Amino acid sequence: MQRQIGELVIECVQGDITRQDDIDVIVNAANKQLQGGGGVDGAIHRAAGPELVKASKALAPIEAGEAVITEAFDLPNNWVVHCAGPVYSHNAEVPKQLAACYRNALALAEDKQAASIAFPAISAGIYGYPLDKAGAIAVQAVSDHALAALSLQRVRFVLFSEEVYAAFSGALSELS
Ligand code: AR6
Repeated sequence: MQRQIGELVIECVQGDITRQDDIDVIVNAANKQLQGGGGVDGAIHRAAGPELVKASKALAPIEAGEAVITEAFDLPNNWVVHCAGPVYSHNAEVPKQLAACYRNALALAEDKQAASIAFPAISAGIYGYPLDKAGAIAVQAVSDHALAALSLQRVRFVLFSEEVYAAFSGALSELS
């Protein structure tokens, strides 16, 4: 499903973020050491090849909510943004850190004059963020950027399972 806010198209698809050939920037749900890992991080590093971990580790460590950008090597995209999502807890900083991941990734994509960016559901796997909360924060952060968008024309959420797709597309359709 998709919605347009200002000039920005925001869409949800179910799929694999390493196979988004038409997208300039893909976002990795990484860890603070930027050393690779499981989940979407593992998939992105496998598809990009060994140069990616060298490039990302050179920019580590980062804090939860921060993001850095590297080349995409063997991926079909131009850039990879590496975000460290927060591990879910009831600490009041955690939702702010998750929103900051999206905001910082969008800013880095704008710096590269990218037209499109794809996000996975950051923190919603191994880091345990409840899907409905993660979807609401993600969609709100992207929507907050819509009227300030410069080069970006398309933001795609690539959700791996039907359950995550349902949470994110539900949040996008409820956006006022
Ligand atoms: N494409 C899109 N989404 C995917 C893919 C894929 N190929 N593979 C998994 N997902 P997670 P986190 C979904 O655990 O919670 C790593 O070890 C997955 O189903 O990858 O931020 C890092 O190194 C889920 O919905 O990231 C960190 O240590 C979403 O991506 C830690 O995990 C995020 O799940 C980060 O945990």
